[in-house]
Amino acid sequence: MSYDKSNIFAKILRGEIPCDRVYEDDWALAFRDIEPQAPVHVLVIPKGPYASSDDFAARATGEEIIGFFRAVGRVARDLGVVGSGYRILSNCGPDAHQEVMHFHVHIFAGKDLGRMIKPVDK
Ligand code: DGP
Repeated sequence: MSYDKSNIFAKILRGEIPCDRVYEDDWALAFRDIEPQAPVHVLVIPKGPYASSDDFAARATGEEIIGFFRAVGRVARDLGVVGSGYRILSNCGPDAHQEVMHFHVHIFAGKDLGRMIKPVDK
């Protein structure tokens, strides 16, 4: 999958579009989701050009991968949700309804989030 630099998160990274930033370091940027689906809903994105989780895993350097996942943990701690609990989720591709083609992890928290996904009819 090729990376399209015109996606909305690339624009946020370049400072062309504002965001409600909660954390930033050399490897990651975290900001509040514009359409929150939980009392706490934050997106964490790597700074490099990766379209999805599998693209990130295949092409990012070890340093980028470590830096990114350390940032995800740091954000959860900074948000104060580690004790009560939180969920991280990454949508990849059409069946998962990925809307923005820049790899991102959602952090959901702030209420009982229920089971992981709805059971499917067999
Ligand atoms: P998905 O690609 O399906 O994992 O979800 C993308 C999420 O990004 C969705 O929850 C809404 C959010 N989003 C889309 N555009 C913007 C934006 O311009 N700013 C912010 N903060 N969030 C956005």
